[in-house]
Amino acid sequence: MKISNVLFRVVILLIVAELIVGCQPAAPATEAPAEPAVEEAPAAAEKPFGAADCAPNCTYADMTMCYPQLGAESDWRTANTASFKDESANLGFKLVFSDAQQKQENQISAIRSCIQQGVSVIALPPVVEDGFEAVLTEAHNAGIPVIIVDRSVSADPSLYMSHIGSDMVLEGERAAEEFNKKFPDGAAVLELSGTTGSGAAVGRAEGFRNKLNSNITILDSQTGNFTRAEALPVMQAFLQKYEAGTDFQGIFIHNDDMGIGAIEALKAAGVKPGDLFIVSVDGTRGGFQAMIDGWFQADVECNPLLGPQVAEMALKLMNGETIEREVLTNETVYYPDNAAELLPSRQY
Ligand code: GZL
Repeated sequence: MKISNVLFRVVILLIVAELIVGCQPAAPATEAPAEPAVEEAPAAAEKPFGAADCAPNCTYADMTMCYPQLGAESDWRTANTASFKDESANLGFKLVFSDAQQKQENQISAIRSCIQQGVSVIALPPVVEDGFEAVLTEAHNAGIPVIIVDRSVSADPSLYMSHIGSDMVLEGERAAEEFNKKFPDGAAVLELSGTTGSGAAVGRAEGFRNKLNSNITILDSQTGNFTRAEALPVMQAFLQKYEAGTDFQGIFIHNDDMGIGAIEALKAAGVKPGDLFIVSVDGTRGGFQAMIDGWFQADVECNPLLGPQVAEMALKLMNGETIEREVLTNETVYYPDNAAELLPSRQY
């Protein structure tokens, strides 16, 4: 075989071999050893909102509670304040207390100051229902849990952890039932309402109208802002306008303090205890005395002594525990027949 033939065959073989090798998948490049995957540390378990660093072993000594009290307008409010201050002393938690003198702007400023201080919890007794959305959002964004105390707010419920207080609508309904029992054949009544826009006044007025029989008419309604001083001129004006006993036979008064102010005006106008059917709310010592003296024919209980329950709820939140969204206080109606017997044991 000529050399040229041999060479030609060798070249062909080399070309074919190349083609075969070239079609083979490339030998895997020797991969650098994979970096060991970084172990993601398990995400820290998400702490419940409001849980403190000391959770789940917080004690009252770890707690700073902000209580931006709405005012000092009534005996009920005085007892409510005392309930928180006494509990702070009894249990040993720090209480950041302020008196807003019934002004919402003062309450909002006090809440902002508490947020700055980094308190453990804010317990808010709102003077009115509306207008707290922004500051409650600020507290939420600061991670500070809020408990709404006593009156209600219209703010989004996601902005607070719980509400504890009275069922104000039920209180109004209970008052209406007293008038229905007294005046089965109908009557006309006046209403002395609480602070305009407050959950207490709104609820009581709503409940009163829910249950009042249709043959009992509300002749007029004015606010006395839950105070004796402001109720006196309102009652005087009513007595200028309407004849007691003739034009109206009863009065629904949203709290005992306004009732005591109204009694001063009634006395000055020559009205006697028992001439009118008066139903009040709160059940304070002043209200019990007004029943003993024959001025009030019923007093719907509204309990201000909320400090112990709120303190317990606040500590649970600090420890990451859940609490009830709504806590309503159990209440009753008091009457003159045993008012003298009960008065000595009244706590407020
Ligand atoms: C009711 C409370 C009211 C009382 C008044 O829960 O907010 O405010 O009835 C007080 O005496 O001023």
